[in-house]
Amino acid sequence: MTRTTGFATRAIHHAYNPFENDGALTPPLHLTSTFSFETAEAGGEMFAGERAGHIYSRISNPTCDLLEKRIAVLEGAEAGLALSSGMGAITAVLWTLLSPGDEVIVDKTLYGCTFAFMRHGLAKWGVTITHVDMTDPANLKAAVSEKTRVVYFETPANPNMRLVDIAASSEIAHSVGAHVVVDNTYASPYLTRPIEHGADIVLHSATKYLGGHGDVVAGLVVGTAEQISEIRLVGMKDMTGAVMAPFNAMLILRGLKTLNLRLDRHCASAKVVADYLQAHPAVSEVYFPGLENFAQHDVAQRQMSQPGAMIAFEIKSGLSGGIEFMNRLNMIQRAVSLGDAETLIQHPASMTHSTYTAEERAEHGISDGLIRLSVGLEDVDDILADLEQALPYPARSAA
Ligand code: 4LM
Repeated sequence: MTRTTGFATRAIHHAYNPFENDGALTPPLHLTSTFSFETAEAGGEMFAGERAGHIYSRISNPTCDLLEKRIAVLEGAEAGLALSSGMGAITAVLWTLLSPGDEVIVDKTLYGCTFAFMRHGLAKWGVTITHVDMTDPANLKAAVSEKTRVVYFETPANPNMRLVDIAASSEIAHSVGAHVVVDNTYASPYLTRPIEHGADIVLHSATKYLGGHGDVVAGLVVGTAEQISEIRLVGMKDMTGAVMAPFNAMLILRGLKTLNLRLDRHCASAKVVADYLQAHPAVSEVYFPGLENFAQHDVAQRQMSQPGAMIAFEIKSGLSGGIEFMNRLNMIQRAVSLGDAETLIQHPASMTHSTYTAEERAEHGISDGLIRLSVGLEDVDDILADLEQALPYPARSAA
């Protein structure tokens, strides 16, 4: 009987044999821009796609190749592709799939630069961008048509933690022949594997949990071998040139080895922090899929093995109170990005989502008072202590 290995074992061992590499336990870092052809004919055959092998590192590189195999197996996909950043991944996928006249239906809430790419980038090239509130699949059903080429969403969505039911949305998209593209950055394949729920293409800002140490900017995409080959040769090689550096691939390979351990700790601490914030008299709203009163708790239970470690919340003293609170923090770092060892806090309206106008933020459910916390790997008591000394106590002093 063949045994299927577990998530952590695949993240550590998949597709690498030390004895094909002089016994080196750690995969070699292939710092080379180009590759020698044994003969001129062999080179020509590689260019014609008739012979396997590396040609030039803007197309493929052995260190990136190993990372591509690892992310594919962790997501349950046929193939993977390593790119220079999350935005490199998003743009390479969409430039490949879309042509002028096509429609892309996107969720109402998106990371700020993804929103900007759709609104200010793609729209200029004759692609119709339709925003739909995908928290209810009925809205997607009412919007799709045969013009819809791509259905695109994040789940959980950055920054307000809204979820999209991947299975229900994929069924609706497929009924009109559209591709389903999911940004799985917030969850990572350890918590959610969208392909198992019917999605076609999954992408990541690997800058976040996959790298996990805040020392690299990188992106990854997975899908079928045919889709990935097209995205590699069109979106990555020719249209964006957004190729991952081999050194960065090595850092992500290292990060993946501890992804499950880090996320277990991130998630456990985030639940403690979310409970604390919810009980705090200065806090008016907490958005975290692990809370029983979270509006989409059922969707979280269906498609996330744990609720993640991103929390969005609002405090009663509004925007100015939120800014004062953030400035009083000592250990927690005021920084954008997420998924690092350090707990990070930021204000979406003035930072990550300032690419939306004030009207667009109001329309898309990103309130000015929203604060975003990426719960890190420090001792949770120290995270709580820093929040405690920084939060105001309006209700308690009034009591
Ligand atoms: C941030 N985010 O939120 P690169 N997809 C999602 C993201 O959150 C991001 C990207 C793609 C933040 C960066 C400053 C859901 C980024 C883009 O930054 O290009 O790797 O990923 O704080």
